[in-house]
This record gives sequence, structure tokens and C-alpha cells, in this order.
Amino acid sequence: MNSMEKSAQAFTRAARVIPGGVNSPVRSFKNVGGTPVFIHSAKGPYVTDIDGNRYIDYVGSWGPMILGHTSEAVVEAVQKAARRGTSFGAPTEDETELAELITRFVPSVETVRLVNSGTEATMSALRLARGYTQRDLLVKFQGSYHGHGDSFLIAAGSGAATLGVPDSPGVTKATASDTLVAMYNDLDTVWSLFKKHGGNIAAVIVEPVSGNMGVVPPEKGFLEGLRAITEQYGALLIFDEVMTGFRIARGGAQQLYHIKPDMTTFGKVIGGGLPVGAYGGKREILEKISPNGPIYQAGTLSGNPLATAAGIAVLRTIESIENFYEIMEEKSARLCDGINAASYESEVPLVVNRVGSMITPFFTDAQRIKDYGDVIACDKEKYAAFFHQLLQRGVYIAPSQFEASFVSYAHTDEQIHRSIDQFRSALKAVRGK
Ligand code: HOZ
Repeated sequence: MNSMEKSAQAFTRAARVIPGGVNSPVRSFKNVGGTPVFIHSAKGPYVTDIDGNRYIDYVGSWGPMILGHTSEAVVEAVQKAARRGTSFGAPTEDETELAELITRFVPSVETVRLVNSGTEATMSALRLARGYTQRDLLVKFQGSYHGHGDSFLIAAGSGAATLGVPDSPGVTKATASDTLVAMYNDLDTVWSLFKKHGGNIAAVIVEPVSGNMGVVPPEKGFLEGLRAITEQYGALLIFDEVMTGFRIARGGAQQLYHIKPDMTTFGKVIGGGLPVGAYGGKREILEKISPNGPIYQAGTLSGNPLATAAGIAVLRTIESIENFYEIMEEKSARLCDGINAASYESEVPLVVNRVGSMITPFFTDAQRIKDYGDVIACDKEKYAAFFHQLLQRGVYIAPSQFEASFVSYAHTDEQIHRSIDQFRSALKAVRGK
């Protein structure tokens, strides 16, 4: 391993002109200490920093790189698209193609609007839900994160939990009072909100598999219960599948758990690493957005040709690989089994939560991790020490206990085995600390 001196210098330089030296907080390493590695390039399952250190990468740009980095299909598609023009502010056939692919993969999505990020997708979906139902209130879950829109920054996970600001200053009291918070995996808390406010709740938004407090799967009956409650009270059920969409199954979490939400939000995989988001669902609801309906949402770069080309390339590649999701499952299960064995051998207790290719090792003596309360009781300091031990050994996982790490199709058996060896050695190094 080379020094990380160039990264340290780059961080100092960045901090002079960029708040905190980063353009998104989690990547600052604030939760794990030290200075972030600055990336020079990436290929397949590897990222290489500007000091020349190469890491087996399980961040994968926080989810988009399901095929691994710089996949030929994506690079070629983007290059080709760039030569034709980088933005038109007018419709293209490729946008329709991507929308067709999305609706084919996720049947509950009858029509879909492309936007530029997951945050934009959730903000737009919420406005639409409010306009459609003519109600104001939103139910979200503690420790869940739906991007940085004001309505969602209440008891939020991801960077907000990482940096200890789950209720962000700058969100007005009025906005915050329209967001009601329930506990993930606890239907009683949802029932009691509906009993009190049911007639004015526009929507429940949920990460069907939570990824932004680390990976926390839904308990049996939880998503079914949300479907039943929202139907009973005439509220919309929004699945935030920005992370899980096209990742944990062809049709996302809704396919895996057999639940049909009213609306779904996407991002990450459908942009192949370029800025993209989307929201879609029942035609009847989506008809209410502009220009067909009165609820406004727009964007100069929406359906951007480069992002659209990348997204089409990713989804077409996935479609062309037989048993793509079974292969992803095998790779991820192998890694997860290896981490569990390493935990046992090193006598460092872990709960390793995994759904498909999303994984979080939680440092805890508990038997299971099922909600935000369990998550925040984990040993963050040990996670931080472990993260750095792994980094020194050439393995890059999420720099926060409150995030998911991701396996890609490009991770080979050999790289997974090598990673497991490094997990074992890193766990031994943090034992007793
Ligand atoms: N919100 C992302 C994790 N859930 C982190 C994005 C970033 O820092 O790049």
C-alpha cells in the first residue's frame, strides 16, 4: 500500500473551496475519521486512488455500478451519445426506450417520468401524491433516507444519521410538521398515526429494504401491513427503490416481497453512474403531472441523452445475461458467508444483514438488527477502526455504519475470496479494541 499523501493534500486543497472538501457528506469519512481517498479511476470491481492504491470496491458509487466500473457497454453508449449531443431540452427516442425498459422490469410502473437524481424523484413523487390525494401529511420511517428534500430530513438516515443531524436546521417547522415518523418494522406505530391523522395522510414512503441505516430487511408482514393500511385509508404507498431497484431483483424489492406500491422512485442503477432518477407508477396517478395534469414538475436536463444512454446500456446488458440476478445472489451470499465465518473465527461478533447484493456488517452483540434503535446501538467506533483496517488491506466498503455496501457483477470469485481473507485479518486487528 502506498501512502495516502496525495489524497490528504487533495482534501486540504478541496476544503478551501468546497464546504467540508466534498460534494456529498458521507464521502468525507467524517463518521470513520481520517481523510477520504480521492479517486483517480476505476475498472470492474476496482477503484484506484490518486496515490496509486487499488481497492476492491464495495461502495460502487453507492449502488449504480451494478456491472462494475467503466463497463464497455456503458462507456461506449455514453461516448456515442456524447458525439450526437449532450443536451437538447427536447424529447428523444432514447427516453422512451429507457421508460419502456423500466416499465418492463417493474410492472407496477405503468408510466414513468425521468429526472436527475433520487432526491428529485422522491420530492416529485411526494408532490404528486399530495396533489393527487389532496392531502398534506407524509409518513416516513425513522432512520430512512429519501434524499435531501426538506420533507424527508426528519429522523433521517444515511449522511444525516452519520453526521448526527437527523433533523436538519433549515427545514421549517411548518414543513417538518407535515412529516409524521413511524418505526421501521413496527406496524403499530403506523396504525396509531393513521388512527389519528388517517384522513389527511397523502402517502407512506418506505425503503422496502432499508439501505440508509445500513441494510435492514423488512420483517414478515411489514410491507403487507403498509399496503393494507394505506389502502384502508386511501393514502398512496410509495416504494423508494432508488437503492433496491434493478439491484436486489429484476423487479426490485416489490418483486421480491410481492407487494404492488402505487408509486416507485428510482435512481442509481438506471443511470449507470450518470445523474438520473425516475418516478413512476399507476397511469391514473401519473396523469396528474404537467403537462397532462395540474401538478408541476420539470427539468432542463431531465432525460439527458448521456444519462439515458448509460441507463439503457445497463438495463440491456442485465437483460442479455442469463440468470443475472441468480449470479448476483450467489456472489453476494458467498461474500456474506465468508464475513460471518471471519466474524466467528476472529471472535468479533457481527450481525451481517444482506438482501441480494446489498450488505452491512453491524458491530453488535445483538442477535439481529431490525430497526433504527438497533442500528444506533451498534459499535460505530469499531466499525470505523475496521473500515480503516480494510482500507489499508485494499478493500473499500461504505465509510459509515449507517450505509449499505454493494457487490457488483464484476466481482469475481477470486476477488471475493481475497476480500474475505482481508475481512478476517481486519477483524482480528480490531478485536479487543
Ligand atoms: N447518499 C449516499 C449514501 N446513501 C451517499 C452519497 C455520497 O456521499 O456520494
